[in-house]
Amino acid sequence: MVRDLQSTPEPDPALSTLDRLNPNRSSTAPSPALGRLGHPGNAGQLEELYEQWKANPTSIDPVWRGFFEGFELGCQLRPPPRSGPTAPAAVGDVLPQARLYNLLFAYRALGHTLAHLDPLGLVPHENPDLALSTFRFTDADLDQVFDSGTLGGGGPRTLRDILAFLRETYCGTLGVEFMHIMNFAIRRWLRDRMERSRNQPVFTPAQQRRVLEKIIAAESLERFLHTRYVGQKRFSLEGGETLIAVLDSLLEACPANGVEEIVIGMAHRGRLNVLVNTLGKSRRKLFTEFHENYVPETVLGDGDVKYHLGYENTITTSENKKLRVSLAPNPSHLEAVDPVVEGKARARQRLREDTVKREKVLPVLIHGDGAFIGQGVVAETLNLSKLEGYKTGGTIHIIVNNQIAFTTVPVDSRSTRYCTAPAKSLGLPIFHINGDDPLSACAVIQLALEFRQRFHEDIVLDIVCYRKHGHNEGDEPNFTQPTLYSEIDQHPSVSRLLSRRLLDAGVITEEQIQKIRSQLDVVSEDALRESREAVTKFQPKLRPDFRCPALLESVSTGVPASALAKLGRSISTIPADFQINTKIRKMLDQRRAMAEGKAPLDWACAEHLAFASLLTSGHPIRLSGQDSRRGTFSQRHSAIYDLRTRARYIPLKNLSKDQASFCVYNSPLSEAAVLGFDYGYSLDCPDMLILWEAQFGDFANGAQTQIDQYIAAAESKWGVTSRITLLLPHGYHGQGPEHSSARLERFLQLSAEDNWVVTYPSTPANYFHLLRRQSLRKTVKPLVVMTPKGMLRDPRASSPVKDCTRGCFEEILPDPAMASGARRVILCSGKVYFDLAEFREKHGLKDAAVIRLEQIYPLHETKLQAIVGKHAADAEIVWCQEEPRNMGAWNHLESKLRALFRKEIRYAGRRASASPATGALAIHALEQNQLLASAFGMSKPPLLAEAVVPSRPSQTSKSSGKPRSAAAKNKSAQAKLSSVSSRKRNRKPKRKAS
Ligand SMILES: Cc1ncc(C[n+]2csc(CCOP(=O)(O)OP(=O)(O)O)c2C)c(N)n1
Ligand SMILES: [Mg+2]
Repeated sequence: MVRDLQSTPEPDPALSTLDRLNPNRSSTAPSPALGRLGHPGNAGQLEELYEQWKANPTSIDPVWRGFFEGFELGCQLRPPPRSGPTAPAAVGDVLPQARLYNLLFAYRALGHTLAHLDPLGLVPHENPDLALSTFRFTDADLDQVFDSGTLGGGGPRTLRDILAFLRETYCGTLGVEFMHIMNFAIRRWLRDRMERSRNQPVFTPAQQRRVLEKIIAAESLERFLHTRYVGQKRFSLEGGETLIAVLDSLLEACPANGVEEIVIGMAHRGRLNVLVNTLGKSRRKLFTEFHENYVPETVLGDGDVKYHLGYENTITTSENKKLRVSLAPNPSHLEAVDPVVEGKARARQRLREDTVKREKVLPVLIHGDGAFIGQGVVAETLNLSKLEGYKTGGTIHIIVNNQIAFTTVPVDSRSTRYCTAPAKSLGLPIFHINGDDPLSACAVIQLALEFRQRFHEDIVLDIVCYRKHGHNEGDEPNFTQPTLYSEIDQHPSVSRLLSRRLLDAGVITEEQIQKIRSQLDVVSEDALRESREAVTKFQPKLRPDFRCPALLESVSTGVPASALAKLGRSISTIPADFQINTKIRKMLDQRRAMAEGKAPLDWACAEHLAFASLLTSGHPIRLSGQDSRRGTFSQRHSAIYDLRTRARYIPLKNLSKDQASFCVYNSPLSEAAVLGFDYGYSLDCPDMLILWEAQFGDFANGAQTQIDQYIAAAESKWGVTSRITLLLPHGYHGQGPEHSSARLERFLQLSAEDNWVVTYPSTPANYFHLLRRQSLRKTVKPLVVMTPKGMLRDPRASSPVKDCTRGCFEEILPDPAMASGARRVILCSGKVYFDLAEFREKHGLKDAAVIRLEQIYPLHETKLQAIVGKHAADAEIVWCQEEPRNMGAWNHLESKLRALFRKEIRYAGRRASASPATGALAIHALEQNQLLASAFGMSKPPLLAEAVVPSRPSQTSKSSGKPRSAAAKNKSAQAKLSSVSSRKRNRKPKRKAS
């Protein structure tokens, strides 16, 4: 809580600032721009205008701009008085007051550089720019009276008082960066709040004792663990115990501020302490986890170390109010949890129907100093904070800034003065607090909460502290930081310093402090005894492979034709007063025809129908990704725009009154944060189909941490499941190395224990069924889909609408042209099927069947066996893929297929390659021709002119959307090819002479 000096500022003295600045003003008519401010009582406004001009000269009226420019110039030109009285003559009457405003501005902007932030006192806190002389004042001016503008309510004050006021407010153990904020209302609010209280905490004695209790509790837990579990990693909070008091103050203040729930994300440092002292996890449970025989009880998979585990609880505040608090599990990867927590918080807001103000659920992220400035995902996550599809009403960031990262000190880890620099680019308020002053820190967190609830923006608290031990407890800090650690060793603990302060103030007695300590010791000893009894029951044994047979059960996902036709009408109907692009109108008409069975379905229409059918049966959907509203390939057009106004209409939001919600967002240009966010969202909204779409599949590796650490492994590590669905455009169309591969092999390498489903559907109808299955089936698992690019408009890959009216997702598709009796069975996935089928037809190859694995993991072995079993028993089995040999599904499938069919499987595809694809379309065509021929056992590929040249996807539908004619494609590829082949011939390496 912060002391209120006065709620309404005192009126300014009769003489306005402008009058003081320009004594002759009344004789000239004020400029209209100057008019309003030129009246008595507006000194504060003038000063604000001056601040605004300093921050951004072009943001104010040109008349005022000219005025301040002249004014500054005057300040600079006037030489400082050499000696004698300070009272300036004539023009000098103007300048001291102006310089005083300059000083006010400078202290508010840079006072933090003088603040005593480092408990160890090793970081210098001085700034010559704030010396009196900078403002052309001397000690002799100290008793001169000035108008103090808006300072703490304003009024006349001596320079001495003004300086004392500013130093107390901005240069104590709290340093505030807020003058970079461009929103003046926010800046003014913060300034007034801070100046009214002079940033001094005011707590009742009982509240002060509570702060001390929390600090002692934090310290006592660490010390207990230190002596009972010697050398075990716990990532001690010692030196930063203020965090626990700060979190307690925050939780205490939540109910009165309308917060019902907090979602916390944090890394290793102090996590065990937060679990026990903030979330109320029992010490017994924690101590049990320290035991060497401990085996996690709840997790079916491999479990995780104790300092990564999540927890949730409903806590009761001192005023008997309930608050739900959760700590998200997180991997070792620093800051990866940030977007996940934001997504979870947004999901919780949805569940609490708090989607307008977002005041009931508060995300709190606790960071390390090294990670906050170093990890890019921090900046990506901060950038989500105000975006329509990703905002959470403001996050409170707390940095446990122990001024070191493992062995690396700030001078090596950042190019900025503060580790909080990324937050500055978003214009967030930043409070730097000396960690040895927990009372101030607790006052600031309350201010932060009030700020967040009022302005719905992020805010940052940087608790500057130190790290008592090494990075972990087995780590010797003296190897690399001998001088720092000799200071730390001598430094009194936070609890000692606060005890002294409260004892001196008569707020607590020595006996009371002893009682707090001994009670905590008893609690810990009891818990330790209980935990020892519990662990004797553990019998570690190797666990069996975890399987989920339900993943291979079929789910009926057909939708009656009449319903599809009706949905088709809904998704193609636009309000009568909407004027839309004619090509879009045509596309909508085509969709209607497709849904009515008058034209074959394409991918985008199948997707729309799948979405529409789910929404109208009460299943909500969220789709986010770069340009996902329109679709990277201009295929989706989920939002339609009015030509005159750009008013947006989303047909899928307008299907029926009682439909479930459909949310579709263009994401910012980030993979890690956006996928992390959508994944986090999916954890708390398991009934919602949440899709994240990569612009091109290969960009998903920008979010590799989220994929490896969370999506693939979270169920095994933490027992949490998700329905997150990844749409990854994939397919070889000769577009070069960067846009061909979604790195299918990576997903397959991560596949085990039925952790997720990896698919590469080849028809719109099967995609339709897949999306519906993912939403409808009870088993909650992530889904990875290789989605089409070129096939989006490829008539070869269209489906009759009747294929959507019955059945289910087919994991394996038999060859429609050759169901049995083939002497060669070519297995493949996705797009290459169409190239194979066309090649076969063109060359009259009769004896080969092409079977599609639409779901590669988990492989439906019985279905595959049954389908392959219809062909000759001695049939050659070939795996054909477009991807290089070291990529695609080959490495994952080879041993499985060999074991399944008890024979060698022949590979037909590109050779192993460092890069996913060639950069030349012509080479691509050559390679494709070769791999198709090889699949059919042709020793020599046919001439390319006779081969099937694969189509290239168009990224936008500037063209009519029709594929180029095969002849035209052949012609251009052949032309390129001949020039490439001649170049290649010329490049042939000469044989070395022997
Ligand atoms: C992405 C990532 N890179 C490296 C590490 C290894 N690592 C663990 S903690 C740590 C230092 C973190 O420093 P800081 O953020 O200041 O937190 P502190 O440990 O000081 O609390 C490092 C480098 C990691 N966990 N994650
Ligand atoms: Mg650190």
